[in-house]
Parts: sequence; structure tokens; C-alpha cells
Amino acid sequence: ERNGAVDGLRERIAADLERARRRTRALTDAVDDRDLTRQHSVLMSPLVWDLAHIGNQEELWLLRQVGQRDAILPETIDELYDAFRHPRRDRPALPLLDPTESRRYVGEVRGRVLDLLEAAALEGADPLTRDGFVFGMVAQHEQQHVETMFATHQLREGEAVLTAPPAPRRSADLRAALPAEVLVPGGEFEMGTDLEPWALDNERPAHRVHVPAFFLDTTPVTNAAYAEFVAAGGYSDERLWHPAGWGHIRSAGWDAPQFWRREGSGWVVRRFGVEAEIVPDEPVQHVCWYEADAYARWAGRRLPTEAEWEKAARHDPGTGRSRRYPWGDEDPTPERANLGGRHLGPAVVGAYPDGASPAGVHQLIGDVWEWTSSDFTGYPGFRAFPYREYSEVFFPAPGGRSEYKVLRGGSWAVDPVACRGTFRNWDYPIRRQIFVGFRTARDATEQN
Ligand code: AVJ
Ligand code: FE
Repeated sequence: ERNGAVDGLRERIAADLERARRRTRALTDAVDDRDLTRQHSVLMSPLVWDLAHIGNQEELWLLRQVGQRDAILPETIDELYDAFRHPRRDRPALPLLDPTESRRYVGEVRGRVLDLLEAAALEGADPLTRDGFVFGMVAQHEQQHVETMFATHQLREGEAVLTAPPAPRRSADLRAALPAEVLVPGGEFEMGTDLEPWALDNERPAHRVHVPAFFLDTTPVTNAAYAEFVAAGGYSDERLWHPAGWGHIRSAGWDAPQFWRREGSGWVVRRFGVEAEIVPDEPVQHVCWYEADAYARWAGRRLPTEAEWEKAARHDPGTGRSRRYPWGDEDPTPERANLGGRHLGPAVVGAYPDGASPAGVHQLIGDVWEWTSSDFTGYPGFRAFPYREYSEVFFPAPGGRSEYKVLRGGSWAVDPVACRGTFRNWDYPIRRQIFVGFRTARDATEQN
């Protein structure tokens, strides 16, 4: 006799895998074979690498590890799709599967995975398969590469090939009614999770953190606000910049967010091959950590720490509990957050009142990833699971300095399966091809 809860879990896994694959197909079928195999930026893989890498990770974890099956193709391909063996800039020169072979391979893997899913034990003691964890990990992995492929498309020159309905707008009145910042009172909260079944290793374990009172921007920093910083000479005032950031913007010649171009007295932005005037009320996108840090200093503020961000996003002052999302424990919906690549960009600030936190912080989930001031490290009691290369190899060596800053909240391109109040992303502080913006904070002087 079958167990209804486990059948429901199998259906959910199959739906999450299928939703990821629809996105993968849309992004890889949108361009011709030449575009699939060429490199659009040295920062990115050819799309055909992402495609077969998605299938290869799925085969390694689900078919070979869980299912104990033999390799579908000669095992020499594993090495080609091992991200640690070949940096992105070298991938176009590898003897990769061609587009036809790649599509056949990922389709073959998926067919066998769906067979395996029917029979897999999802309730046992093994933490790899319990609650379907490793299936969820593979769905999240594919969706993370979907976001990476969106970034590749954004960097691609040439005709637009992706289209989507524009993100929702709100009336200016409603936006103007939002306070600029919200007070988060001081005190402890529970950071990270032991409960979220598909949380990745770096989100664990749950632990209590004391966060002094602080003020946080109600919404992400907008294009209009960022353009003021640019117009005020922010990019030529060395005092605003972290020394490494100053050196970087000078040598790279950056004087505005990536994809912005001056036109007359204003700015146009190129998005997926289409140029348009910047929308003043949209969150700014494509700024690196150093740019976010300099803006905050110019504004007399600072970036929030990762703990501050998570407390604002999860702490329920009514119960003292940490919740899954700013709005509560229920899954994201299109009314609560701009996720899943439904639109090809962020929505204006104030567009998701149903997604606000109890204190009234908006758009913490979706729209743009948000830079935090924090380095990427393991929580107290961290244990790598199920592989060191997901998170642990990116932590600083003991006594060493971190190379990565933490990003929170998820962008419009992120699928809900890979987005929650505990989810942690990270990147180098000079990177800005990802769908990233920020909001600012300041200390509150209140006693706590
Ligand atoms: C967590 C987004 C930094 O894309 O490099 C994909 C996710 N890990 N394949 C990345 C990931 C392995 C990772 N980030
Ligand atoms: Fe990967």
C-alpha cells in the first residue's frame, strides 16, 4: 500500500524537475547551435556546457549515487563537466558534447531519473534521500544554472530572443506612501535552519544570533536613487570607495551600472538585446559589491549584515519564531514575489505589498539579489553535505581572508525551489553580471 504523503512528495519533485527543464529548454532552444557553443563573455560558459553539466550532475547524484546505475556515456565526459577542473574561460575549447548530443544526453538522464523516482525510498534514515533531499538539490542545481544562463543571455550581443510580459507596476501614490526605512528592534533571532528539508548545507544549522537594533531600507535602492549618486560624482570621489573597489573601477573604467548608457541627460539600459530608458522606480541591477558599498557610504549609510538581512526577512516579532519567508511560511506566489523568470527584470518598488514582512520591509524575496556586508563563511557547527565543493571550498581558509560576499533574497530569475529566507548565495565583490542590487541600513541608537 502506498503512502499518500510520499506520493505527494514524488509529484512535487517531478513538477520541480519539469519546471526547471522547461526553463533550460527555453534558454537553450532560443538560440542557434553557433550561439549555443560560443562564449558570450569570458565570465560565462558556453550555454551548451551548462546544458550538459546540468544533465551530468543529475546523472552523478541521482542515477549513479542513489540508483547505483552504470554511466550512460563513457565516464570521461564527467571530467569535461566538472566545474573545478576547467575554469569558465577554458570551456569553449573542450571537446564538449555538441548541441544534439547534449540534448539527447539530458533527455536520457531525465527519463531514467523519473523511473528511479517512482521506486526511490524517500523516507529512510539516509539523509541523502530522506524527504527527497538529493532530488531537491538537483532541481535547485538546475535552476541555479538557469539563472546563470539568463546572465549569459544578458551578456550576449545581437537580436533579442527572449520575451516575457513586463513586471507589474503600482501607482506612484502607493509607492510614495512607503516609509524610507523600517526599524528592526534589537534582540536575538534564529538564523539558518534545521527544519527546511531541502535547505543546502550552508543554511544549516539553526543558531541564535543577537542583532542590535537597526534601520533597513523599506525597498531595494532604485535606479533613480542610484543615478543621483552617479550624477553627484560618486564614481570620481575616492573617499567613498573601498581601496580595492576604487582600484577596480578605475582600471575597469566603470562609471555607472553595467548595461547603462548615457543618452542626453538620462540613461538607457540594455536588457536581453533591447534598449530602453531606465525605469526610475525599479531596483538598480548589475552593480558590484564595491559600487553598493560606495553608494551606501555616499548616502551616509551602510550595507546590512547577512544576519540583519535574515532577521528582517524571517523574524516574526509576534511569536519570536523565524519563518520561511517575509510573509510567513507559505510558498511564494505571483502576488508575493517576482520570481521564476516570469518577467525579464525586477518590478518597481512597492509592487508586492503581499510579500512584505510584518515590520513592512518590501521585496526581500525576488526582484534582485541583495549584497550584504558579510563574508561567506560556515555557520557554527557547519558540516559539508553532501559534497565539499558546493559551499565549503568557498569558505576562507582558517586564518585566511574571505574572497566572497554573501547575497540574499534571490532575483526575478530565481525559481522558488532555490529561494527562501535562509538561502545563501555568494560571489566576488567585483562581479555584477548577475541580477544583483542592494538596500542600505544604519545602526539604531536605541538601547538593546
Ligand atoms: C551558489 C550560485 C554561487 O553558480 O557557482 C552551481 C551554484 N554550484 N553549480 C554557482 C552552483 C554548483 C553556485 N552559486
Ligand atoms: Fe553546477
